[in-house]
Amino acid sequence: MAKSNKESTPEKLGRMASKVSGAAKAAAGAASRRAGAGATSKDLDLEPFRRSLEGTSMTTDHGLKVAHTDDSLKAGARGPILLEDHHLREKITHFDHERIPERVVHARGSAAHGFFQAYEPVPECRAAFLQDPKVKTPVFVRFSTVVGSRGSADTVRDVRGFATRFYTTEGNFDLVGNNIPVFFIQDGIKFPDLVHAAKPEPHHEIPGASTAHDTFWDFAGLMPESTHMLLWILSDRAIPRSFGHMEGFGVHTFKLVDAEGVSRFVKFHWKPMLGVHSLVWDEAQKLAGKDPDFHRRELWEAITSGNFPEFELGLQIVEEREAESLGIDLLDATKIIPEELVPVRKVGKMTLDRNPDNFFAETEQVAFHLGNIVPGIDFTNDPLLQVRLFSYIDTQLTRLGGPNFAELPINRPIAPVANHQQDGFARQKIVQGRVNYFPNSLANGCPMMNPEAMGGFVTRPEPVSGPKTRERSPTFADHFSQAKLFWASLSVPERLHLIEAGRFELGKVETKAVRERVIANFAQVDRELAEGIASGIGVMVPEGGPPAAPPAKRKGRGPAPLTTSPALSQANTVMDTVKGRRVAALVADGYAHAELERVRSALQGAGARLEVIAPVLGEIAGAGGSVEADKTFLTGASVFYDAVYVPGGAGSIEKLSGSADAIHFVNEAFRHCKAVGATGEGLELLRASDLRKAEVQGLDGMELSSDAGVVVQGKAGKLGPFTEAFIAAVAQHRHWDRGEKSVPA
Ligand code: HDE
Repeated sequence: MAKSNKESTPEKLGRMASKVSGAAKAAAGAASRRAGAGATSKDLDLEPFRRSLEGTSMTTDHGLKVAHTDDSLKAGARGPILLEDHHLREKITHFDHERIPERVVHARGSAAHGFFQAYEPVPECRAAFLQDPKVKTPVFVRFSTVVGSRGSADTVRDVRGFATRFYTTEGNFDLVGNNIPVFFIQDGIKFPDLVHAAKPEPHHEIPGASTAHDTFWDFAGLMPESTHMLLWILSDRAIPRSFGHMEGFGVHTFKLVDAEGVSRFVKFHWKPMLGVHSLVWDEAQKLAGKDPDFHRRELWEAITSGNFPEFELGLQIVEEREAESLGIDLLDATKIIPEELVPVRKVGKMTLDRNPDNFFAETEQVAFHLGNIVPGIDFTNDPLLQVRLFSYIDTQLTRLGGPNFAELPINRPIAPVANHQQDGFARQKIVQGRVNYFPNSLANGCPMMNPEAMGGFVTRPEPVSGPKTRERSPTFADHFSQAKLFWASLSVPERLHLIEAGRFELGKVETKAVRERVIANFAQVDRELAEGIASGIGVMVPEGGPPAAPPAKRKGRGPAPLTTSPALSQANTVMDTVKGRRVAALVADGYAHAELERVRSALQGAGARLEVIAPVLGEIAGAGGSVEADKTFLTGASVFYDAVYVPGGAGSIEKLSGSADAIHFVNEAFRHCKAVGATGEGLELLRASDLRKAEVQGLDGMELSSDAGVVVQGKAGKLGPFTEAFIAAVAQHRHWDRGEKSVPA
């Protein structure tokens, strides 16, 4: 008998099974917590499907105990494999079919479980989950990029999908939105064209996950209706700092229906409690190489460390009779309703507090559908929305292999399901009885109809008339006034980022005529914008151009159009918290231990995390104590962090000042406008870096000094004022007012 045969005896299997790894134990523990205290109704619904392999012995899919899985069944030790080897065939066949088609868009995603709680009853919407503040409605949220395939990098420039499923007592409500409030096109019939143009070009499948190529901008330039969205996509919104730092939008106008049956228009918003913050483009590109899973990892670790991402649900409600006085066609998904015209009312909060157990079973198999609504919510005639109503079920038939995807654990509602759907691939339910039609008398008319008073969904009667026609409403013709509003509302640094992004994206476009056409559209928005981009990509801004269509007419006495909307600028977002932020501390042997620990505990107290970066892993000996390095200059990088801190200690600083890696770390953090802090001799490392080139004032000081996010205290000792100033600088997120361009990195 071969040696390996002897090793795989059932006894050995049994012994191995009893030695459960720490990771498996942790997973099993997490699973039982999910079914225990604090579990939502969806957690309990998922529990029967969860499997821990702890303490098990191996079987085939059919329950036969497996004695040996290391060698296939052969005719002699060196002979051919026998067809009879059913265990081999089952194992390989299953493996061969492990992959399913990835989503045609939004293929790359990461998800989390959580719950939603209303702040108070929402009288305009009869939906049960918006009535009782005591009720925790389970949610599952999947964030995604749009263009890249499943294995693409997280930090590419792209819209982010923000799809939320509420498992309500009345059925699933899916709010399948994005992190940008408008869309490229007005009618869903253009979606295949848009996606074909944006995805890698079909002849060579390049570029992987980026719109910076000819076909996208060719399409975009020929579709002036995309101009508003293009500005958002070139803005910092398209490179979020994390999923927890993004807004979410339902994009379309929906309807809310109250208990009396009165309907109103609504736009859905998610407002992140941490504010809306972004990466810088250079950082995003470096992250795509150094940690392509940056956002996925961040979401996972935020949840495991208890920094649960939280978002408030906001509603912009418009009385139907007042809609036309806004001068904005609410059926046009390339338009927002400025928050200054119709305030966003926050009606509840969502907390994401549990990671999925299994990526494939949950994040991959979740099948969102815009059509999943509950009584109290209804659709409008937005022609983009209407096409989506068809698409989302249709696409699952291919992706999830048949019509029974709603029976998958992650897709099952917590509300009871009863109907006459039957058969199809992978049917799970075993429905009893012979009656599979309605009406019936043989099953006493069951499942019976639910009148509205008993929770039945009833579409509100709405008069519809008109000739059959393929045409666009003239009220959709204004493609530029909201693009102007967006541009005018941005801060100076945001505008500079947008211009640079335009130079990057269009700079990759080889066809000059395509670049020119896009610039001609941008010239309709703002001359400074068009010239800023054009001057970097070798084209001229055309004089004049065709007159742009005016905004839709306002009927009645509506509010005057706005010239700016401060709510659109990230300069006006939350900047008073460091919750979940990561700070890198650069140390080598001889570092000042007390300084490091004081700063660490202050950061931790404020909800941030400090990680130690050193030349090598292992224990780093400091003056007065020692610390384990979390990462080295090889495995860590400034782009993983929100800020950098350099504690003193003459020995440490002498080593770091001679290290190009340490100097690069500081330079790069500075160039990406992050807070940089130093205490005691730590100041010397900043002096050895290129910060002087940016004329940072504090570098000569011995007392506390804070200049454009560089916070130093040359005299070590009492660090209270330093930690306070440093934490405030980190909370600012970025210090855009720096001369960062003079610092190489
Ligand atoms: Fe989607 N979209 N979409 N979309 N979409 C899909 O459904 C589609 C649109 C959005 O995390 C697909 O299950 C059409 C707007 C998100 O699983 C597909 C049109 C918005 C997700 C599809 C749109 C979105 C999708 C691909 C034009 C923002 C990911 C796989 C009429 C409001 C959900 C799938 C997840 C996914 C079709 C336009 C958001 C093919 C035809 C506008 C967040 O059905």
